[in-house]
Amino acid sequence: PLDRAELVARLHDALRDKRFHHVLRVEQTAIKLAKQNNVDVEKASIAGLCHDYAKQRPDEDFINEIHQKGLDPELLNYGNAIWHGVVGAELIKDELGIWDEDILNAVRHHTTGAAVMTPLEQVVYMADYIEPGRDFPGVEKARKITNANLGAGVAYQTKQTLEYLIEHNSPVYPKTIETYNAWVPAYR
Ligand code: DGI
Ligand code: FE
Ligand code: FE
Ligand code: FE
Repeated sequence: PLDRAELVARLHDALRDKRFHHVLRVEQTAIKLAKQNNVDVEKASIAGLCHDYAKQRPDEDFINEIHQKGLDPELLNYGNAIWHGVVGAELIKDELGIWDEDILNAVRHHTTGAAVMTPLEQVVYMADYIEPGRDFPGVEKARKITNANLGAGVAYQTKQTLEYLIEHNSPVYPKTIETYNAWVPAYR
C-alpha cells in the first residue's frame, strides 16, 4: 500500500491547490478528533487525506463507475456533491489501492452522514466541517460542541446542513434525512 508521502503526492496531483490544502487540514483535524475519541489515528489520517480525492473528477467518471460497479441507480439523480464521497470511495479503491472498509465508509459518508456511523466515520464527517479553514456562521459553535461531544457535533452539523439545503430549495439525498432522524432527536 501507499505510504503517507505517496498518498499526499497522489492527492496533490488529483486536486487543485485550495482543495489540496483543505484535505491536509481535514487530516490534521481528524487526527486530533481521533486522539480525543480513541479512534485509530492512522485510519483517521488516511481517510482525512482521501475524503475529497474524487472531488474534481468530471461527471462522466462517476456515471461510468455507478454503472460498472452496479451502484444504486438513484445516484444518477444527484451530482458531484453526493458522488464525490459515495462513488469517490470506489475510485479510491481502484486507483489508490485502499481496501479498508472502515476508511472507505468514512469517505462514503463524509458528506451526508449515515444513520449508523462508526467513531471513525463521525471523526471524518466532523473534521471536514470544522477544519480551521472553514468560515461560516456557526462554525465556532460547531467546534465547541464537537470537542465536547463527537455525537453532538454530528447532530449539529446534520441539522445545519438540512436547514441550508431546504433554505436553498436543494434536493435532499435520502441518506441525509436518515442521518437527521437517527442523530438529531437523540441529542435534543
Ligand atoms: O467536499 P466538501 O466541500 O469539503 O464538503 P462536503 O463533501 O461535506 O459537502 C459538499 C456539498 O454537499 C456541500 O455543498 C453540501 C452538499 N450536501 C450535503 N448533503 C447534501 C448535499 N447536497 C445535496 N443536494 N443533498 C444533500 O443531501
Ligand atoms: Fe467532500
Ligand atoms: Fe462535510
Ligand atoms: Fe472536504
